[in-house]
Amino acid sequence: MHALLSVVAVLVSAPAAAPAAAPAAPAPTVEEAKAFVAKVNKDLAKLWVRSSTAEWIKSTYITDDTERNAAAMNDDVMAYVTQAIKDSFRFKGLKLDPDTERMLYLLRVSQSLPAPSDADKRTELANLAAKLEGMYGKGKFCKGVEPGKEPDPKKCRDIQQLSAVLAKGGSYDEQLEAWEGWHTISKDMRPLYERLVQLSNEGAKEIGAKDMGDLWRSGYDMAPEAFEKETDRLYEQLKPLYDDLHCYVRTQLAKKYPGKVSDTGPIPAHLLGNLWAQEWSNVYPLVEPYKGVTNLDVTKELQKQKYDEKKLVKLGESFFTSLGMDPLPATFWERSQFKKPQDRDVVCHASAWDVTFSNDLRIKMCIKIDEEDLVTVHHELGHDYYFMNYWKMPVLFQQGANDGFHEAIGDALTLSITPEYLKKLNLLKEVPKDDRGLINLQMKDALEKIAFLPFGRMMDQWRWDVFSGKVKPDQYNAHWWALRQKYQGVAAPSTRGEEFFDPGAKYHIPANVPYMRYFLARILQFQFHKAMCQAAGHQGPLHTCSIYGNREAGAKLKAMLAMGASKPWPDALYAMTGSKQMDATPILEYFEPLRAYLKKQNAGAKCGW
Ligand code: X8Z
Ligand code: ZN
Repeated sequence: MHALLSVVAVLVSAPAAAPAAAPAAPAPTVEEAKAFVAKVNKDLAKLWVRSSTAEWIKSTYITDDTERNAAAMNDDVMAYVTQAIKDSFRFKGLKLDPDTERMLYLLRVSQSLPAPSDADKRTELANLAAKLEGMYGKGKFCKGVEPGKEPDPKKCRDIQQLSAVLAKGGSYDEQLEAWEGWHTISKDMRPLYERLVQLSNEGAKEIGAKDMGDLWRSGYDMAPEAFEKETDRLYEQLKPLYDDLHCYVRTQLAKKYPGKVSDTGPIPAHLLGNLWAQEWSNVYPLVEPYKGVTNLDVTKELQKQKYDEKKLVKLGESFFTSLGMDPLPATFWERSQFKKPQDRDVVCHASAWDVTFSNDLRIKMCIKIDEEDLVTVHHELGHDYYFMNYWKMPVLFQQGANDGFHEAIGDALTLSITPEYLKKLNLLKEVPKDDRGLINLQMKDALEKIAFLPFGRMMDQWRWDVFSGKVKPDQYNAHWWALRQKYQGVAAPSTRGEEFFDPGAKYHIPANVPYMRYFLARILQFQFHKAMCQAAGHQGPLHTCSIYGNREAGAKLKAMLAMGASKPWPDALYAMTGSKQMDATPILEYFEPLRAYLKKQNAGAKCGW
């Protein structure tokens, strides 16, 4: 399907081992290859519209019926794509025009969930996938339920309510209860996930990949092994900054929770203001470097000024239109889900859609009126503006240059949501005026952007290891926590044996959305920001730039969006930045002031874990 989140492009330039072609068929011609991709584009347009319509309905109204309906549509898509990929192997080795060649490549890597061609197994896989996402969407923690009894709904809390407990940062035990409570929702996913891995690995092998992880890594216009090395290279550039942030935050947490947080070991995972410890913005009040020097609390102003969901989204749209982009279509406002419905289960995890691949833009969120969701609105609109700029292309090109690009667009714009911009909107009373104000501001940004990096890197490491068979089902949870500790320096707050399935408590695992895209996006967004700032003629340090209202920056962005997936991503990056390499230098440059501050603060501390 086409929701940014759930459908996915994964590609390989050539399958590792193509099955033998049918005997003695006449040699295929270039014209046949062209006609083949034209037909695939046409067929896929029809199938994808049907499946993404069913997905939309399911995600905004989870029932057994909508789940079965969505699974049936996906079943059809999977059957078609697997067969089309096999059929395409006969064009291997032909000298084709670049567009045809690229579409064949995009087809081969177009599925994040490849199915075996056996019809029963494929149907089973489609059902499993729908069920797992539904289990996550319906997830609730109900206190004190007796076995076999229906829970009292008044004692049940959903993801938003449990997240709020961690965001507020109450007592150690209160947070522990919320954290453990949320992690009960995934226990029953384990056997389903195990089977999903088996079946989709079979599917991946049928189309010439080693396993599903190998297929996922093949979607980046380079060999899968080279891609893995690339993610390591980027991570190594950033690890020292993360380690400094971790060290500083741990020192502050150890003061708040004496005896509970060691100042040399990993941080308990439930104390960082977020169910997965992936972004730490909520602990800002606790770790604010210069107390009382600045007021950066946008949430308070949004609520005081009675912003509602629509007004928040309008604010997001106005950033894009200030760059010279078109307003969102009228149907966007009619068809989107902004608010959590009270009468049914929905998938609250935010996503962006072009349901019919024809500028039928929507977002699906359960918006809270706060700064976090102001940022998420921009993130989702970034996806919608990508859709808006490429929907006239053949459907195989209706994707980002790679999936990290898609995730980086809205985020790149949020880097221009400076205190000056917020003051203009009357959402901040004053802008930070000295070095101390700047450090406070950078700390707040780093808690979101830098804290995320190891989580972004480790999520798919876990899945790659699971898909390759390196990690067996009886080690799922142990491996999860080993990686969480290795990369993030966080530890489970209580014993988490194999009776739990903690990875399943993070949306993208049951929803089967590859995650490396978000890691890439954290890096790419700073590259995009820097390039747009240059186009806007910005002078001075990168962290002072805002491209709000700048048409030159907007034109640059638009040109890249309009390319969709029609060219390899290094070409799209080149069009935007003049470089063909992903590079962590701009993100490091942006955080240079904070880096120096952290170094001083950590002097004498024993950093690391
Ligand atoms: O899933 C998302 C978006 C939808 S594409 C809300 N994000 C990741 C997450 O929530 O884990 C954005 C940041 C990382
Ligand atoms: Zn996204």
